[in-house]
Amino acid sequence: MLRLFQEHMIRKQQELEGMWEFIKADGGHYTLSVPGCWEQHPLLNDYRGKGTYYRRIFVTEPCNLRLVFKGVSHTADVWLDDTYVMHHYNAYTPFCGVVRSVAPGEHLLKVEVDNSFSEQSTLHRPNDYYSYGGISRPVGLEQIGNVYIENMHMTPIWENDSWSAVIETRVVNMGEETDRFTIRGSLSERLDASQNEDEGCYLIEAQSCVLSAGEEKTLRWEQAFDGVKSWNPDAPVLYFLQLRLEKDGQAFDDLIDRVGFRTVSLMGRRLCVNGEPVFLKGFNRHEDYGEIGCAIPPQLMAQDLDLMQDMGANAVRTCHYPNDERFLDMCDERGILVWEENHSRGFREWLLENPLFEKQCHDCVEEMIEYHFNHPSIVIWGILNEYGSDHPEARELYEKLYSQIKDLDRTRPTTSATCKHFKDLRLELPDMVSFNLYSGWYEDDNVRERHDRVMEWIGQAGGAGKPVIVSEFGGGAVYGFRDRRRSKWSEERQADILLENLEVYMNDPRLTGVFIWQFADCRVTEEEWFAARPRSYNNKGVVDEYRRPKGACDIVRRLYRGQGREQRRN
Ligand code: ADA
Repeated sequence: MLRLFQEHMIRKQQELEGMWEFIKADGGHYTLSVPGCWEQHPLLNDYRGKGTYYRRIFVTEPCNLRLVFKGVSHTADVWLDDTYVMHHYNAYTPFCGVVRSVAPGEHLLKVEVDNSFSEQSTLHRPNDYYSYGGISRPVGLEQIGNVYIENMHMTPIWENDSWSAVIETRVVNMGEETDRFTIRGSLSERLDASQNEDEGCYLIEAQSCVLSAGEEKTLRWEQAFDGVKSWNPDAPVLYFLQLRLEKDGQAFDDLIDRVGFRTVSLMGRRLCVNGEPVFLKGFNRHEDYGEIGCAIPPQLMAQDLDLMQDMGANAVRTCHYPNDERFLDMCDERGILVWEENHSRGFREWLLENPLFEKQCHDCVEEMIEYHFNHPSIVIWGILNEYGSDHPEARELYEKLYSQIKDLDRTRPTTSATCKHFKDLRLELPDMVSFNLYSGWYEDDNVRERHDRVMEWIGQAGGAGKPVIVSEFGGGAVYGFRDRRRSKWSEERQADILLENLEVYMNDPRLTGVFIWQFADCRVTEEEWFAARPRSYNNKGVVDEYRRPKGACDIVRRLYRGQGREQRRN
């Protein structure tokens, strides 16, 4: 399953899910599942290096093939037969490439994958989560002609008590001739709605365009959608936006995405959806599941959301990278609010000197916004978790990435989680201030006192008047370790820490949200200080890596659901 809905009714699309051949760099042969992480195989469960995946595909008619990779961890080089198609770095963003004039018959798709740590990889490195290996997200195969729709972005606008939207779409002509085309389409709640305006289907105003040979063009127009329903966390109404490309009245290509009509704005210290303040009761969630790794199948993604919602959460932070689109699709459907962030965790001096870091961050932001723009659930773009915000030399990168985001999307607020309390030098740059605070765990201070001191400092350090989020807090517990003395790593100690922290933050009107660190335990690398983590896991999950609940779940459920006290809504 590439998405939770059909992306094309005209363009032929196929998912290449299944068992692929895999040859490890040393020559070992395996059969591995795609999507999947190679660590699932007993002989590869700590393999870091290269390997090549092979899959035979069959083409029935002459065509151009568009290959869509939703995520390969972490570096991919792709060939179709002897034709080199593309290179891509970063496990957590999609990429696509086109092979032209493919003849009918059998072809061999070959993907060389590398998950090594090296100076070439500034984002995937030893860390407090695990960089797995493999084709970890779905692969799609599409048949296209010489002219096709490459993307579309919809920006909803609420003005004079009604909805309109700006629609932008990029159309590509790979052919040798100049030609004239028309874009038409529809917006409807049900995909099978006849294109009839009486049945709740809005017709997209026809756009004509002339494309010369080899030209790519972005068309942009605004149109009214009177009477369309809003997307709200409590009533997350979604619409299918389908664009069709026509020539001489004949539609020959299309693209469907799901969109929602909502605005995101900041009002003083509040984050508002459709003008209504929301208080974010969130979890930080890594894409990691015991033995499965980062290639989490949809039924387990849904279970994660079920568990979080059962505890009363209404928000999730995709720490520390863009997430699988199917997870975002589920958030859209459930009205869960998402803070999505670029791939980056932690600071090392050498990152300041390695020019690849800036490039790899920049590419990640670009791909994240390009592919995830239409998700109504995403309400915050984040960057550079716990990067060197106290280093004067690091400031330029923050500035560049924030301005890159604003160039690509002016509609969502920005933030960055910092742990440099009392030292951070760039709180005035983001729209919202977010800080990670481990009172009761790394810091032995009184929770309320430290929180108050941090809040006071935020006001003096450039964050005055901005919405503030406690983006991480929590403590570690090894699942099943119960202890009357409530000692470190016991479920009791973790529950105490979460209770103490949540009681302070949930009752502080200065805050606009909290994100517990973290939803589930995740595997960490054994290099550097992460090796000291019990079980080589970050054990701060309120559920373990198999989603078995620790005692803290009851505390979170009580506080997030507001049982026994008034439920905090904004
Ligand atoms: C940091 C970091 C997380 C995790 C956490 C912890 O705040 O952002 O990725 O490492 O600390 O568990 O210590």
